[in-house]
Amino acid sequence: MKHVYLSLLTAIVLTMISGAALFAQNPLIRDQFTADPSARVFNGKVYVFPSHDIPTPPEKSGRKDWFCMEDYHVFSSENLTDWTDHGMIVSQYDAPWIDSTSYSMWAPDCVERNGKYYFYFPANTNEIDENGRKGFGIGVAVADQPEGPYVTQKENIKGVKGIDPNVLIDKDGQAYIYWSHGHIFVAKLKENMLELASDPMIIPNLPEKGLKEGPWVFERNGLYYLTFPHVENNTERLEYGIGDNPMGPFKMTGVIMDESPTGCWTNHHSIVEYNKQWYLFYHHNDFSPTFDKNRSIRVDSLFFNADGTIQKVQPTLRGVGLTKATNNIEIDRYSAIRNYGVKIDFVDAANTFEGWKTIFEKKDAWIQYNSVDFGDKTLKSVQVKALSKAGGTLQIRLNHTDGPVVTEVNIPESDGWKVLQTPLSKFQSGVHNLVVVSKADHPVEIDWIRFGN
Ligand code: FUB
Repeated sequence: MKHVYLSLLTAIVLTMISGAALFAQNPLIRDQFTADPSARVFNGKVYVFPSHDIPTPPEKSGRKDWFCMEDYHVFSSENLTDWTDHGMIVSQYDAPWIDSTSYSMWAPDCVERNGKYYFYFPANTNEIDENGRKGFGIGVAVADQPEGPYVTQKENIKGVKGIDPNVLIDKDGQAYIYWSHGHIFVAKLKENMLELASDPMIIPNLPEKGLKEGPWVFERNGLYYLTFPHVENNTERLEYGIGDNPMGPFKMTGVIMDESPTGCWTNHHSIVEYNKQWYLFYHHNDFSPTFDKNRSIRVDSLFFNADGTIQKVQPTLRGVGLTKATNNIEIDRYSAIRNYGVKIDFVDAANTFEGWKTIFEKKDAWIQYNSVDFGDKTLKSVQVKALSKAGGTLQIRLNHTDGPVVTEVNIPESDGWKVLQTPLSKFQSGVHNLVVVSKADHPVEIDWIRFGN
């Protein structure tokens, strides 16, 4: 019977092929750990300047349970789906003030002024502070393009001790630098963007208990938003206050994102408007579920209420942007899922950067992946990378669970992954949600789906 089933198979079994670009959905960057994303719009593109978490090298094994960062990369995207890694821009070996054994290149930021790009980053200094420790200083690297090359200043900014720099250039041209060191501090910057123009000031009226760090300040409709991670209960959540001056005071107003559902102790974010939509960039530990100091950046849409308050953002796997039907569609980054009979797991738990797979365990289990762009040129087939020991059938529908079936894909019995190609019985142009429904009573695993000719 199984042979008959197989002989009826319209699918063409292709040899295993490797995936196309994996830079889409959440997390955004799929080949390295990234954290603390500072997103900026430069020259019509979104640039993200994250921290670059790495597994602790052997010579640092004494601190293997702590953050470990040696350098920074910058990434850019025009569609928030395909990200380009422009490579390493600054490292701990670039300036004499940095303790180059400390692997402490924490959360950075970057702003543009008069055609120059100023990249601000914290790192452990070689100086011993009043507590006998090598404290954090904040350095600046300058470039003519957002992707570099950056030239790192020989000295860190005088008068600043702390982490997580963030810079706001106000509408009148005055620049402000914010950072954290127990409290959240602010000071004016000189026109040269390299020196303070005022004494550091602690921003008052913020929560007294629980760690506060990672300030991100922006202006919208004349309101200034001070947003920051704060430990109100167990781990960091993203909170904000609103004021009418970049230096505050800010009135604590609400929570932007609750504590991480994945248990990641830190969160760190940025908020940016791009093509008339606001976005929250943040991080979880998607690729490192058992060690939350190896994190991954994400993005979701953010909305304001009419009174200027911020609606709480629920972290999603789907993220933002359209996915081209002809790209690998990672349905495990779903928008909706049946609450039983289907689950997500790593393709290879020993190498999490291989990504995830969807495991349909029961008949009628389904998963929905929104905003797939089918374009306007007729696509005639679908390829599915699947694995099922007992075989099965998948229905591919559009828009919702009882939307039109565009094809049924027969999955042959196999011990390994197969790429199966099946003709489409229907093609609908434009943007649709994709729904995949299993018609098998036994497990069927899917890595990705892609439409083509
Ligand atoms: O990435 C190291 C530190 O973790 C950052 O500087 C903090 O904001 C937290 O995300």
